[in-house]
Amino acid sequence: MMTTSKKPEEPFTIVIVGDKGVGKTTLLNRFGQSEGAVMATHVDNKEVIACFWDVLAPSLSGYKDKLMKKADAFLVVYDVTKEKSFESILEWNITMKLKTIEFPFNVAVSKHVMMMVIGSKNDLEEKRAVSKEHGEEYAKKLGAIAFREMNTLNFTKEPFLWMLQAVSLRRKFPNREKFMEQLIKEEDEKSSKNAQS
Ligand SMILES: Nc1nc2c(ncn2[C@@H]2O[C@H](COP(=O)(O)OP(=O)(O)OP(=O)(O)O)[C@@H](O)[C@H]2O)c(=O)[nH]1
Ligand SMILES: [Mg+2]
Repeated sequence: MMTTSKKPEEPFTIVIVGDKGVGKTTLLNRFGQSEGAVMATHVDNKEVIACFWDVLAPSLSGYKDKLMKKADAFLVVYDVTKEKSFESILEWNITMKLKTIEFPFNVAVSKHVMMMVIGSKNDLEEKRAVSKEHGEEYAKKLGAIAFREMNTLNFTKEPFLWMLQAVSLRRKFPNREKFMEQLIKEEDEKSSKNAQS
């Protein structure tokens, strides 16, 4: 009997947060789901599965704390036309750190939060209140591993597949510095491959 597919590892938990109306439900709808969506890809010939959860969906309100604690990464969404939703990403960042921190409190062993910041509604250019440059710079300052702008009514899966690769790489490199080094190395390799082809 031929079995080529290897057993997948435990699925990753990716939690989506952001103010009311920024487009969290719209984002998941695009995956054909409303509260949570499953996505799979292959990394190093191994199947990697992630569940994306909108913890602010009413049906998940009872699981919010549990899901946030279990999160391997967060997608923090703001609306590029709403300054207030952008300011809120700081509060979301603090909330996710508090929810994921390990007790007894020990900074050295506490989980470093992985976050991707997403600016939604970039199709509404005439209403834009936060520039892309400012969004990207601020995301970096808060320690985000990636920043994207998108129209959540019509986006590609690329940023989410990228996130799956990043969380899977993090499992291999639990140390944040080593992980960031490797992430940058792999990005460079990818872009030089693309430049050659
Ligand atoms: N033009 C445009 N409209 C969007 C985009 N994303 C979401 N919307 C619209 O914004 C509104 C709010 O989107 P939702 O997906 O319900 O926002 P939410 O984050 O789930 O909001 P809550 O459930 O209240 O927390 C809807 O009318 C969407 O159609 C986008 O990228 N561009
Ligand atoms: Mg919603």
